[in-house]
Amino acid sequence: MNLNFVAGKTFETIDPRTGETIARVSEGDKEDIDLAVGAARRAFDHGPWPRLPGAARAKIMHKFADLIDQHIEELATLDTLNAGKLFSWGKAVDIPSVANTLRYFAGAADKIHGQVLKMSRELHAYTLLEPIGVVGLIIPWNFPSTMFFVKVAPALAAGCTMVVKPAEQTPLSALFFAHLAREAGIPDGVMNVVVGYGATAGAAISAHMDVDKVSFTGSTEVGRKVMQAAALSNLKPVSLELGGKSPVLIFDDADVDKAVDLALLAIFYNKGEVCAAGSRVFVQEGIYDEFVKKLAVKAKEWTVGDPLDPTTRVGPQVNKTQFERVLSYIEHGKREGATLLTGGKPAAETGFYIQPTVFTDVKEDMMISRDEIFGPVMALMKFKTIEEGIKYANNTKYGLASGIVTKSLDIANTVSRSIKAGVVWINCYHGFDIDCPFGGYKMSGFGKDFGMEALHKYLQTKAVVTPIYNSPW
Ligand code: TXE
Repeated sequence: MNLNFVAGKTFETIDPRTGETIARVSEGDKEDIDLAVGAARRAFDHGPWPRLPGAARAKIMHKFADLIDQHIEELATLDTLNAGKLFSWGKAVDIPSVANTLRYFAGAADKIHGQVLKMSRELHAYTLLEPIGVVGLIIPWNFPSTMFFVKVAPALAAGCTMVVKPAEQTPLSALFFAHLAREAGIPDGVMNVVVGYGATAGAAISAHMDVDKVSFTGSTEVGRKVMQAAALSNLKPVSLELGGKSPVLIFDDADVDKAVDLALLAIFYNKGEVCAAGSRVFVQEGIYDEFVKKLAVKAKEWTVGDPLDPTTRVGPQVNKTQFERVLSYIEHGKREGATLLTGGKPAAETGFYIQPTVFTDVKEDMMISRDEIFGPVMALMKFKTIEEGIKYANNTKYGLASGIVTKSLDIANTVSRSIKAGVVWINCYHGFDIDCPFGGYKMSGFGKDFGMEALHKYLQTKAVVTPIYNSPW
């Protein structure tokens, strides 16, 4: 952690509940990224971290997790004040889960090994799995703590060293994590946190000649820039977790009350600021009218308010930019001829609160049905046959997540194999788990976060080959 960046500049970070400044943070730039990469390079090439036995790395990671457990309330508060996330949820789920993410990958740190190969000639060969080196981890603002550890934990377990750039909107919990990392005994230079803007500090990471890999979560537009910068610099591998416009398909045989609850959760959880949000809901025609009627009533249960209040279910959007962006999509929806069933307006005089919003009569070519809005806005559509439902679901450039609601195993099996998305949730939504790989198809990116696949993003395979006896090789 370095709180005194080279240029000595600072910027304001705000509380989305009020729009007011809560802190000024140091602003890192290209020079700071150079220093951080230099520290990470020295720690990788000469420091203990990649050379420690896996069990020793795991021990430090477990200590890090325990320290997080000791600070759950402070960390949940930081994400509430900085990102507008629900405090009750952060305390009960998000922050305990990040500690468990560290424990999950710590459990893998001493089980990283290659294979002995069965060669077709008189050769003995095996593979070594080696840490990829210095990794750049670029974090979004919608899950500041979760996304931090989804990338940091497998990179630590693999033996990499890293430069982490939290989103400029939500730097506070990341700075706390940097402090705890030192207390846990992570050696200097291993985990370097640089707060700064995307176009400067972020771009410097993806273009850096001495960064060996970049893992990015954010917009599809910036993902493209990261990949371009990687290609134009040292051809570093990248993994991208990008946007989505995920479909939820609700079939005629569904329990309508349960389906309504699921659809509301799919879009309104975390005020719609979720890459996997179920933002396009398709309901089969036999239950459509009943579904719409019940949805209009139940949407009101999603109370908007202060995220510190335990009865609140929808907090404020992260900042003014996102607030205005979501409202402008709502205006587009109205202009394009969709019918506003609920919501559609700011929900308070101050702060960035938006009413949970549902549009019906949405057409596939409307902007609200095509673009990722990243707010509490559902586009509701009707379909007739299974085939039509699948066609609508796949009619998107994205492919991050999807949901199916049905009692029929045949429908569930057919549809789950036909949807082009990285995850299919059947009769549930947002069924995340650290052991379950998560990442996109199509323009939602590539490379999985979560699960053992995530660990392998930070490893590379070396083949070692030797003659078995005095062969002509
Ligand atoms: O994202 P950015 P923004 C989507 C969502 C949202 C939209 C815009 O639709 O409305 O993106 O949000 C860093 N080189 N998602 O503009 O800019 C940036 O500093 C390297 C989906 O805030 O992509 C931050 O750390 N890095 C998403 C991170 O990228 C750069 C989560 C994400 O910010 C950079 C967030 C550059 N040139 C937004 N420019 C998800 N998949 O969960 C920015 N960054």
